[in-house]
Amino acid sequence: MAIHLFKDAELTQQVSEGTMTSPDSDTYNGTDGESKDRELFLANEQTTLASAINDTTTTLQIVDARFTDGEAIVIGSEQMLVVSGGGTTQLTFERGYAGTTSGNHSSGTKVYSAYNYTGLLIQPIDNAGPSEATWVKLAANQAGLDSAVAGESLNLGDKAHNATLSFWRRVTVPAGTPVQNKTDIKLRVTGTESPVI
Ligand SMILES: [Ca+2]
Repeated sequence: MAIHLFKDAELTQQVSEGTMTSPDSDTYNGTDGESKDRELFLANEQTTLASAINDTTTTLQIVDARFTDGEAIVIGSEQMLVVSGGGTTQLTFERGYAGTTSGNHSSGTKVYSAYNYTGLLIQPIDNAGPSEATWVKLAANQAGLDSAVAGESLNLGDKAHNATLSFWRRVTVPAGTPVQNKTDIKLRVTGTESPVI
């Protein structure tokens, strides 16, 4: 899916997916047991235009290399199809894709992958040995963590391509937990991905 978890509202710190290059990590006192809360953010793949374009420009610069060939993106109300240059910051586009109208776009305008989402679910899982998924509580806001059920999924509902959703997680390490670098608890994001029409 063209959707990712981030540790900050500015969406600069993406939580790594399947690697430990940038995990949502904390250090806990396992002797006495400890809980830590964090707000996480869910957003579409996105960047900004690095220069202005008019309604006929087919090659443009984006700030970060976020898209692949064959992918549709949204700038304002216009969709474009990435024809070439995927994986780089200079892309060639088919303008006015999916029945939208070509327009002028100024430098700094947001560029999103052209997907909307329904039925988004965040699920704590554990991929090694006994499950410690119950160390995780999820809630729509921090106050909700107190009454959240340990290990239970959180339903975030629907998300438009340009919306950022947020939720809170609480990880509780029980007292008497030995020293370790624990990497087996993950948050799985599922949902239905649909093209922006
Ligand atoms: Ca485990």
